[in-house]
Amino acid sequence: MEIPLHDRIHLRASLAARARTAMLAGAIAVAAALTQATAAAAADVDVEITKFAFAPKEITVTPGTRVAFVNRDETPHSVSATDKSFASKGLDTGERYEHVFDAEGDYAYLCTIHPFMTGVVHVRKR
Ligand SMILES: [Cu+2]
Repeated sequence: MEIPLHDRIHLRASLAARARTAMLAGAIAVAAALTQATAAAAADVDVEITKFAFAPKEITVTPGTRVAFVNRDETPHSVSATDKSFASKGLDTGERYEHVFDAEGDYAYLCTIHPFMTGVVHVRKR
């Protein structure tokens, strides 16, 4: 049996509406998952300063991560970005310096007291 034209139009419209609802629900689920991932990824990360070196020397974090540099040596050290975007004072034994990396990029840094001590923080979205 042939479906009258106006019923076919109505059927097509209701199918489109159902597809839109499904897509919206999917988008909300994805947004919720992304929010959780961002919150989990923004946890603190520690870089130890030990034996005249940063350990780990190279880290990759997501935007918004707070990185703590902790001096475990008997000697004072500092943490200074080569692009001057951050800089600590001299850190004595046990002292820490924290910096939150908000923008994506590669942040090379060094100890200004011992410039052979270098490290890099890579900030990347997942
Ligand atoms: Cu140093």
